[in-house]
Amino acid sequence: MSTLKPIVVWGHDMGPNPLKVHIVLEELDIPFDYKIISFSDMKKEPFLSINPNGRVPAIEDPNTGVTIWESGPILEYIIDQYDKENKLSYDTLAEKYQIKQWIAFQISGQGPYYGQAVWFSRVHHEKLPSAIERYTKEMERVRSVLELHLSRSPSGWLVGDKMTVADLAWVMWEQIGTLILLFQDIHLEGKYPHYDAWYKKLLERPTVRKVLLSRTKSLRESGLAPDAPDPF
Ligand SMILES: N[C@@H](CCC(=O)N[C@@H](CS)C(=O)NCC(=O)O)C(=O)O
Repeated sequence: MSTLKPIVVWGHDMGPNPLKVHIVLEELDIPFDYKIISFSDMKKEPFLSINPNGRVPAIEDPNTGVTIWESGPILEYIIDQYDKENKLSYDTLAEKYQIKQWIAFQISGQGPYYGQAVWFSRVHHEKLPSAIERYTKEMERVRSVLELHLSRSPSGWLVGDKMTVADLAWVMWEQIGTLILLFQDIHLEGKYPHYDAWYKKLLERPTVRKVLLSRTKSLRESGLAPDAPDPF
């Protein structure tokens, strides 16, 4: 991997979506240059020429000339291009598509709903209990889906018999979901035991620990969540 030129990752120090990309690149030991861009600069040129949607992550890979935005396809690109030994993936038909399935559920069923839970419980100018309730319930529903699947998985991972990119794609937003529940005094520990065991294993990964510790520091220092508890 050392002959590779660093992949440029446009990201943020607090937003969970670019941090998933950070974790996966670290797991695969791929060189990268993590560039933090402010929310306001994402909405202007030159960044809009990289991602017209004005959001992060986006990557520019000098090794191939490819630019991509949206975290799910970025993870799939990194795996296809750089995980030739299948450290975080499989090349068998079923597992390959099951990984895509869990990434698709993560970016459509976890990220947006958990994001709205954060928005309505922490950011929105008006307190709207029905909106908070709707997204909190959805967070719990997603957790129950994970529990059902993991209770039937002999390895305790989402796909096959090892941790893959599919598991890593979930951890950032799960950590945020747990915080949002805690802020509302909702404690689900023990209710979803297979989920708890899976989440604990993910939190033990050195790459995940590193990214979460640095994110918690940024959250506290930025004033966005001065009350953010330790992630472990
Ligand atoms: N579906 C996108 C979501 C990207 C996204 O919303 N990223 C956040 C950071 S975690 C962002 O750029 N927010 C800026 C904004 O909302 O203006 C993905 O998975 O990459």
